Amino acid sequence: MLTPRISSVTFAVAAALAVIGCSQKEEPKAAAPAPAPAAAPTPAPMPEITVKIGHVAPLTGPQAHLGKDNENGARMAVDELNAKGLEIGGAKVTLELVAEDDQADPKQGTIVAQKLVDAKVYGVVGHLNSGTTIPASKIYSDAGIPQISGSATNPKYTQQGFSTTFRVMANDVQQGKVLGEYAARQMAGKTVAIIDDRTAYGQGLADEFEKGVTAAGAKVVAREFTNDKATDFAAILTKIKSKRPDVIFYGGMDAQGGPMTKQMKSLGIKSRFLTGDGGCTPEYIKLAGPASEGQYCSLPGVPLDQMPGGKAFGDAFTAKYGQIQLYAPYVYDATMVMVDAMKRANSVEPAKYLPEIGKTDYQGVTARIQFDEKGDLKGGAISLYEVKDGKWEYRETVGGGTPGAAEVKAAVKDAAASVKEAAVATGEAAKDAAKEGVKAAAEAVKDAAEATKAAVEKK
Ligand code: ABU
Repeated sequence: MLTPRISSVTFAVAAALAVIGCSQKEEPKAAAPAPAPAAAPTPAPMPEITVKIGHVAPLTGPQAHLGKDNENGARMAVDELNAKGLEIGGAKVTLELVAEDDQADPKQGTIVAQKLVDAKVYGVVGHLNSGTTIPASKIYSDAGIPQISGSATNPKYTQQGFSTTFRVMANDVQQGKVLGEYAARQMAGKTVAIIDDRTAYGQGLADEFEKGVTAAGAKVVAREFTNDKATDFAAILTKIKSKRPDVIFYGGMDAQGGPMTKQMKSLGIKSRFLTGDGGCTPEYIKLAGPASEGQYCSLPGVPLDQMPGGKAFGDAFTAKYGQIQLYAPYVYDATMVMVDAMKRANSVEPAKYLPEIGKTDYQGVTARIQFDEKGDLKGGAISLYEVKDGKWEYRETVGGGTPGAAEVKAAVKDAAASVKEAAVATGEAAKDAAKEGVKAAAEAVKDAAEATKAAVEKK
């Protein structure tokens, strides 16, 4: 798979000097010049190779703004690595990003996946959508090509038993649970309606939300669906309006979530709107207009200004590509993680660096990145936001932290509970002992009194 840029190496070799011939006349022999020392061989120049990394996202259609944002995240990583200079396995490596458009369409996703395999990419960052990432992952797995998604959150992606699938973001089992609890508790949602876009992401997240909100004590009064190209939601919103839910949850992307919120308001629906990461964008606010005010979303991870490298990344990205839409920092990290594994393996060959991805411990822009046995991010956080004055404003984060911190926190909590239990038990035992002591003392006094009385009577 290597593409040598310099296939032959030229050595400069010194020639030996010829001996000057003798004349016929007897002349005093001049001393023969000493042979020039052989020139040291010029070291072979380091071979240069180009390593193709595939990137896939929708670059056309309603999600093109998100797809381009993802691609820019990957491109920024590649440009930085190339500018710094990369040496792997004794070769100077130049990364080449091969960007493809899957139009957020599962079938197109498999077509471009095969195209990337045929183009002999060394790894794939993406795709953006779960609906394209999941079918494409079988093609990469069959070809032994590592894949890291910075945005696909449907749990199935990493649950298929492929060794090649990884993601750098919390999945929708975690996100749906957090959203369900938030709707029921913080948004005081006693009744909720659920809409999804029938994609792997939208429907999957809506299912997880339903489990979470029901477990938190709310009642689901309606479940409706649309699709990821729709623009008119009047029919389903009219049905939902009659149920007067406290909260309407939407599993889908900003291209539908924004207009849906606007149409909710124009139909006089008072319910509050809540959506997942696909709608947690500046584009949602733009599309919903003033109707976005007071609506909520969740996004895996922490806000950019709380990310370990958030500020530096935000400044550099904005200067180069403009406003971050959504997943750019995650896709940047996904690309860095892939190359970090190549460096540790000292090889760009997929079979050699794939095992190193699983052992990743990388301090990224978004978080410290480690993977569990399935390829999911360890310790992923979920943050909640509300629109205030036309901007997403941070509310709270659930979960996350340094991998292992949750376990340590739980262990400390357990230990504290055990200490408390022990203290209570000790207190009870002391009380019991004291009671027993007092009882024994009273009996001893009584015995002594009786003995005294008997002794007196005897006298
Ligand atoms: N995580 C939401 C958008 C991408 C996806 O389909 O999973």
